[in-house]
Amino acid sequence: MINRRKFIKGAFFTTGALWAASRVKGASISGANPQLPLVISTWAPNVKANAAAWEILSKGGKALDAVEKGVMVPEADPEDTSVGYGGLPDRDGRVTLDACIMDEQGNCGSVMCLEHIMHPISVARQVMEKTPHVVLVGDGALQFALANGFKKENLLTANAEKIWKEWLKESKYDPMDTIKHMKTKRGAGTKDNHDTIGMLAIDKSGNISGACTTSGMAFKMHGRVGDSPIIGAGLYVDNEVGAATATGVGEEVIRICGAHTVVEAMRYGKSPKEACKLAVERMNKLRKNKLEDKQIGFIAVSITGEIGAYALREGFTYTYRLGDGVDVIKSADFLI
Ligand code: SD4
Repeated sequence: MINRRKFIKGAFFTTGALWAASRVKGASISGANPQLPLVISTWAPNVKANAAAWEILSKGGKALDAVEKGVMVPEADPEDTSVGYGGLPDRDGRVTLDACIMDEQGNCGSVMCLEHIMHPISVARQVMEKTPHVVLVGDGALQFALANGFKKENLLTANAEKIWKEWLKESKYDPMDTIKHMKTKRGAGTKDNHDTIGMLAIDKSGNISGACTTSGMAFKMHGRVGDSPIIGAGLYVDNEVGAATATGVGEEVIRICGAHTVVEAMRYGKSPKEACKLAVERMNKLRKNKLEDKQIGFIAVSITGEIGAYALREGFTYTYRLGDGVDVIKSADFLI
């Protein structure tokens, strides 16, 4: 099975390269690349999110619709403590959500520090489609969501509240110690050991889109925003090149404009994996000795359908489906 998959993948990449050579820059060629459609997400448990995206992609639907529907799966999952409903709150017990979305034409929308709305990704899409702006934050984002038909809900589940109350006993402010949290709080009362979802998709027409959504670092200061809703940091899409998205400590990703850095490296000839590695290496060089307790991972896809990933350290997984519709789960290579 593994050999067959390797063989099929090799064949796809060759065909993908030929397809790329024949592709007019920036134009779409319907159904010509057997790699397509394609969806890739951060973290192994997001096979479920990919499946929802696939429903749309396999029927010839748009990548933009696919990534929105895909990331809505963990957003609505009460057992996912890193995204949407069920996400761990800030240190004041408030669940604040960050999300952004970007399409093949450079349209993008984002919400930051949004409370009480289960699907921040859909609000981000409406910011993109219904306003002349890119970002709405906090109360303004909530006001906009309510005015556009979203329902106000309590997103703090009993499980998340329990974990927060446990944390309150010591109240140690260490939201960025991701390594420890992977082993402790996320293990406590949750099934899966996973984080923020970043999803990238290319549809049958060859158009690419991405989405990223998170509840951010657990027990953060109220108002803290990470990379995930920042276009160019947590997510970037360019239909002539490809797309990238990030997970992990957002402050580190923001410092190097992570997702944009990955896409620019691909523009100048790096493969998706090489481009993700370049971003991680840059971060590590910039922040020598300050990353011991942190994890950061990138996934990327080129417009030709080649995929890649790279992380700062061991433990980052990602999952994808290519043209054949088979789920693949992988562990990313890492730097240190
Ligand atoms: C943040 N990047 O808020 C997000 C969180 C995350 O793995 O991805 N955790 O900084």
